[in-house]
Amino acid sequence: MPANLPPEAKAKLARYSEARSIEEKIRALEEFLSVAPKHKGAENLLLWARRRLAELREELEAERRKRRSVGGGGPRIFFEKEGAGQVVVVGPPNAGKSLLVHRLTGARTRVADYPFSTTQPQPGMLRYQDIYFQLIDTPPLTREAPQYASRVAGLARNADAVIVVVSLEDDPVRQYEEVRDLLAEHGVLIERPRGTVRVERGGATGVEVVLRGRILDGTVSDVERLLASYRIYRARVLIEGEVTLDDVEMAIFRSTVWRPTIVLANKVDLPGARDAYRRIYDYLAARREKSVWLLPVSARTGLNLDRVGELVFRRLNIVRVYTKQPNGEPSRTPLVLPRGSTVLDVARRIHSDLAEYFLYARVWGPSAKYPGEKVGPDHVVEDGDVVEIHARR
Ligand SMILES: Nc1nc2c(ncn2[C@@H]2O[C@H](COP(=O)(O)OP(=O)(O)OP(=O)(O)O)[C@@H](O)[C@H]2O)c(=O)[nH]1
Ligand SMILES: [Mg+2]
Repeated sequence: MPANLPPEAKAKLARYSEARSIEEKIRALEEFLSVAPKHKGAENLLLWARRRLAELREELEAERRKRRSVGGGGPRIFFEKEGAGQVVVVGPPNAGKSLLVHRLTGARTRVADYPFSTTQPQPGMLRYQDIYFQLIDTPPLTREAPQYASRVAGLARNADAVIVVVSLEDDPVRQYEEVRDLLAEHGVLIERPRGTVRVERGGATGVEVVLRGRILDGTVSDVERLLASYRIYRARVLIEGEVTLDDVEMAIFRSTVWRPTIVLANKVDLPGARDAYRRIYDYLAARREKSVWLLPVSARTGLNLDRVGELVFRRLNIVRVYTKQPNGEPSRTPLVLPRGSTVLDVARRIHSDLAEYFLYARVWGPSAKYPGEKVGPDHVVEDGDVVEIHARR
């Protein structure tokens, strides 16, 4: 159920979402926390507000540092995406993240036999057949030292997929749960949720609720009332799958994202690792839709490292398409598109004019009934297709 906050508390939250500067946001959240009720219904919002406040204070501090050090930027928060997908590698201290990223990409990560050796994210490129994925090694995620959590979660939010590294040295289920929960507290889910809500502010015409699913404990008018109670009168609310009004209320203040995730159970070379692997295997197999994938590996012996690229490729749900000119050779480097893309999407990727003047395409490969099949704009491409676009001149 929604938090049923008193009007005073709601007004403070409304101030928070209207605030422009970090300082204003901090003040609004502080005031909210001082008047918010402590009852059970408000728990989620309170948790969020405390965490958000901590993040904002960090941001403010970082900004001040940046202003002080002329020309010298602070730590990097995001990495420009490179290759066919960006995958952030997270996990508890000493799990073997840095050695894995090093073995998979050749990047010069910092590996050490003690925890907390990595303090800065470090990218590297993993080759899979004719494409590359960008892996990012990160500092450890743990409740005992949560100082990196918001930064690592930020990297995960920005990435296309997540690799969670757990160590089979000790209980992998406990490690997995801790990492999952820490990320979730920062709005990044690694298990596919039953539903998602996105609230986009603004627009001209009132509150529009786009319902591609179900509100479990209310109606569309409840959603409108909920938004109005936060003084939001113009917005688009996109609901997919099954959600509660509580989810809608959280989504007003923070967007939650799901990132497809692979768990690498590392150090399978160690004695006792088989039993530990069994535990994480059974645990993940029992979870909803098996929405997290699992692979046992050893960064030390190299076992199964050659399978990571393919797993990432499948997890990203992408396809490779090779374009060609009439009478020419197919390109060597593919275009990478989301699975389900059409030949028109391919045309758009090459040039917007090509999409606008699109006539038809010829396709060779998995999606073609016969080599060189002539297809219309809606034809869905598959991995390995060769596509030749024909457009009006
Ligand atoms: N036996 C064994 N040891 C491993 C394996 N992978 C990593 N290690 C060792 O585990 C220790 C930690 O490795 P790192 O790669 O530094 O671990 P990390 O997860 O990056 O650690 P933090 O940066 O502190 O979070 C090092 O001594 C590695 O040599 C493995 O597959 N098997
Ligand atoms: Mg490390």
